[in-house]
Amino acid sequence: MSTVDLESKIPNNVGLRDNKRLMRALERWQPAFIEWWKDMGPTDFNEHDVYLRTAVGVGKGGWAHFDYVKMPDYRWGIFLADGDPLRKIHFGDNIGDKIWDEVPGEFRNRLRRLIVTQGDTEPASVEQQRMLAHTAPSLADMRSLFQVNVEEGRHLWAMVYLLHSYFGADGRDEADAMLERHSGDPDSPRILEAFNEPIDTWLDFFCFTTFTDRDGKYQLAALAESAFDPLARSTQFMLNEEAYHMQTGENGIGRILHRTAELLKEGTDPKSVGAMPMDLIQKYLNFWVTRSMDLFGGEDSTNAAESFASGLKGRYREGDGIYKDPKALNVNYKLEVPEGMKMVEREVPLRRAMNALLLDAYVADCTRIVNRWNRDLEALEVEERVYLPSKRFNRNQGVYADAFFNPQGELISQEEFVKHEESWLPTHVDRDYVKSCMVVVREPGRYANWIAPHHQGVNETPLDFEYVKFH
Ligand code: BYC
Ligand code: FE
Ligand code: FE
Repeated sequence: MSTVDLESKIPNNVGLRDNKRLMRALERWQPAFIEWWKDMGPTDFNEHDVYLRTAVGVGKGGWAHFDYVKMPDYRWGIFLADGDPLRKIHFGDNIGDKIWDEVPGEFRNRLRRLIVTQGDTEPASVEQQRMLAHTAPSLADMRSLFQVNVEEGRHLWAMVYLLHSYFGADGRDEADAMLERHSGDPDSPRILEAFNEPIDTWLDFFCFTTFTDRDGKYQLAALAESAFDPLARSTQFMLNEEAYHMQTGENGIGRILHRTAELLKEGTDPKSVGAMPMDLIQKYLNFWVTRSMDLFGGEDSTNAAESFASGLKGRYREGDGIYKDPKALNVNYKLEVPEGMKMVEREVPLRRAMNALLLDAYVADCTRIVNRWNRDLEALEVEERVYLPSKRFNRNQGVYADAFFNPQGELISQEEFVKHEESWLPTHVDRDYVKSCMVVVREPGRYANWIAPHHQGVNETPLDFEYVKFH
């Protein structure tokens, strides 16, 4: 197993101590990162002690160490999952070759772009969520938010390490640019669309962590198959942290649904007590699910084909041997696409359909989450259910972007779409209402009225634990 150096200014298991040039370069980037955190990270909470988990090693469980820290003092480290030096490339055109410890010249640009795109999302999400602590529905939720934020910060470090180590001067420039683009900035926005959408309320936050962080899971899993070993091992380790982010979302939406169901059962209109009506929750799901589906890129993509062919990005769980043909040749993917006012079947060579395949795995996963929420609603004996919108609905990327579909995936006219839009997607009025429900609750163990309490505290703490200290 690799040695973990926790004494270093930047905790790591990549032997920074033995690479003085790299260490100096990263130590130069570090103050810029802290400045960015203070300017663009969670507002006003940098002096508070927060009960946070920090990665201190890559062994089983060893990466989850809990203690009180002030966020700017968080030990953002660089950790690679333990590797297998004998690992061979297991998919694409270079199958059977030894994995790469350096970047092959011919794939340099493509690889850099993948790493930059991945890295850009991490600080973007911190920027999007920076105001939320002011309206946290409980101390436990505030802690979760900060946990997610510091870990997204660490994910940025993971990608910046790769850029600095393997991409020379342009890698260093890209690392600087990570702190110069900003979410929603009209002149210098983040790269992918979902990361420029505002996250003004906790309903947005829980949708985002359920569905957008879950895109993160699938993209990281695809990169964890990479022939470029440092990328594979970085993203493998990031997946440990990702699980908590998605759980925060699933649990958060689950608790909102629970509260709404309780009110409906006793005959109270959720809106009369500042809670969330079902149709409003559904509209937020529709919005964030579809923006997150866009993060998979086009269903028919030559970029995706190239990344697969060259061994940069695999299929979900490619290494588990679940695909018959690791080269993905001579097979087509059936895609239903709109042509005028009807749907026709189009065959796409499988390699070009890699984004579509990854999206299918994601949709199956999301379906399981929605089913779990619905089982809870059923157990609470209310009639209402939530659903996952079709992958054709409300898309801005890919083959469905230029046509109109209802949430069930039926092709409709633009006129029809416009007629129903307000009942499918959040309106200004909806957003104002949700904002009006956001009241901060800071007494340990207490919760805002629109959300049910947690079932248990993190790391076996009691629910009235002082997760954030205010004095
Ligand atoms: N918005 O060939 P196409 C996470 C662009 S989330 C804007 O169809 P491709 C996290 C695309 O760049 C995971 N632009 O798709 C979650 C291309 O532009 P160019 C993040 C978009 O390239 C929560 C053009 O459209 N990781 O970690 O195969 C909190 C044609 O693209 C979008 C990654 O994304 C969009 N939604 O796939 C914190 C992994 N979609 O070349 C963190 C790395 C596409 O014409 N990225 N475009 O200028 C990738 O693998 C690929 O870049 C994508 C796009 C899957 C995103
Ligand atoms: Fe992340
Ligand atoms: Fe995440």
